[in-house]
Amino acid sequence: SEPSLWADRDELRTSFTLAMSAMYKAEVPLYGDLVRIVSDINKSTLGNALDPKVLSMRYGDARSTRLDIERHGAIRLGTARELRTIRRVFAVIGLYPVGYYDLSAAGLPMHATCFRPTSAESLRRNPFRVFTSVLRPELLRDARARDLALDLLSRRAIFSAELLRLLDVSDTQSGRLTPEQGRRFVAEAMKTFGWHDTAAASHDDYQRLAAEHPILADIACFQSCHINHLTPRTLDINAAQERMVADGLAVKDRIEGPPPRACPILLRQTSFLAIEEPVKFPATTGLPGLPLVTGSHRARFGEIEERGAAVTPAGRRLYDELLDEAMGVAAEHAPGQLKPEQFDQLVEETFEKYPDDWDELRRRDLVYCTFRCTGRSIQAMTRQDLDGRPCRLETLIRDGVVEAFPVTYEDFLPLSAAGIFQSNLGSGSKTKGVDVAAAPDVDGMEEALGVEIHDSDDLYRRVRSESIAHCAAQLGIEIL
Ligand code: OOG
Ligand code: NI
Repeated sequence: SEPSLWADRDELRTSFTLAMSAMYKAEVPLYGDLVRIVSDINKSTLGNALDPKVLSMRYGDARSTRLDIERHGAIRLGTARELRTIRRVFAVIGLYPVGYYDLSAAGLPMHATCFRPTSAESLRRNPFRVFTSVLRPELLRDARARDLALDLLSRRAIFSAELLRLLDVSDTQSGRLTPEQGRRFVAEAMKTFGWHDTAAASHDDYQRLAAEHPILADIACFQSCHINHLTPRTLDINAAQERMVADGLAVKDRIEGPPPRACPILLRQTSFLAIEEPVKFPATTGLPGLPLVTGSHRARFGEIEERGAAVTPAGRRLYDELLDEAMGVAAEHAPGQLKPEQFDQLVEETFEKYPDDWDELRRRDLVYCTFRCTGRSIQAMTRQDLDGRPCRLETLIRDGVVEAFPVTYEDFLPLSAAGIFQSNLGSGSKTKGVDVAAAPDVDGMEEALGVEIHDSDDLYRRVRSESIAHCAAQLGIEIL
């Protein structure tokens, strides 16, 4: 085949990830410490003489090169227009919207999606993803704060003219860029996600919005949608949390997500709290130029995560039920009475009802798996029994002809995300100005995006069925 004129999307994503990582390390030196801690812990976890089969069941593809580069970040956008353009920016590097996260129930006037690769091959090459939330102004009860935020947002331009030009160029090239255009694209995109220490709003306006809801000040008062964290993936989050505490980092008081398990599922996350950074505010909004007022802002924080298996809708229902149950029991205590360790203990006890054995999780269809032929051939007896009829997958697994591996969870958890948000917005962050009973608005988000949001279950199911089809072809049988 002809050598391609176009830059490979996955490689472009890797250049983008590396540029983002270098920028964030320069802007937030604590991030460098975090990456070092996680990489030490991952090395020793992988080095501990565990059975290789146990390793790949627990950590999936983690031993491939993907682990070294694996990060997720988060941004907060203000308007539908910004979201539309971000969608175009991310498409160039192979990231597409997957899943809808309603954050209003947690007191945030926002909803979110995750931009991530959708194919197994792209995920293997670089699973970089961005949790992208957008303001829902209609959830703000205070009309003056809402109008102020919308006015500030209507004035700002978070994309450079050159970045917008390159997006148009890519549209005329079927969504592709040449390697040279790709280099310029990555450099221009960094301006959108970088930190600008001069605010776009006056200190008064900033304080007005912060008093209504701290998230509003962060979303509406700056010139960029600064990346607010980059999260490396750790193979042992409890060990990493201990190290963060020992190193004197201001860590969140508990790890979000499921309790520690022999068979990890979904996602466990913790963070160190946002750092306070100096900011220069123009004396009057819209009138940049001297004099400037100095103040400060907390926006950027550190986060780490441990990823386990993706769960099926049944597995997710059980997870949500048990978490609800634990929270129900916790709610019987007076506020603040239950210490974080006691809550963790309660969650652990409740989750004893969640099977913790890979075979059982698979047989009860609680986790997604992919399947591989082991090289062992089908027993003569089984083949005879089959007599041309389809063979049950479980029979092939029992006979050691096919092996099952849990699929890594590639998405986020709304409650965990809310916990991370809240811990970084400072204690007592307000929910009173937000309509917490609002309905989710998937249609509104899709309209803003200009494309449909992928359903993560469809993507996991596709990976599973492709692997079954592959085994069937290799064995020359039909698999049920
Ligand atoms: C996003 C918080 C959510 C996660 O990993 O769930 C998040 C934010 O604070 O903007 O990053
Ligand atoms: Ni995060």
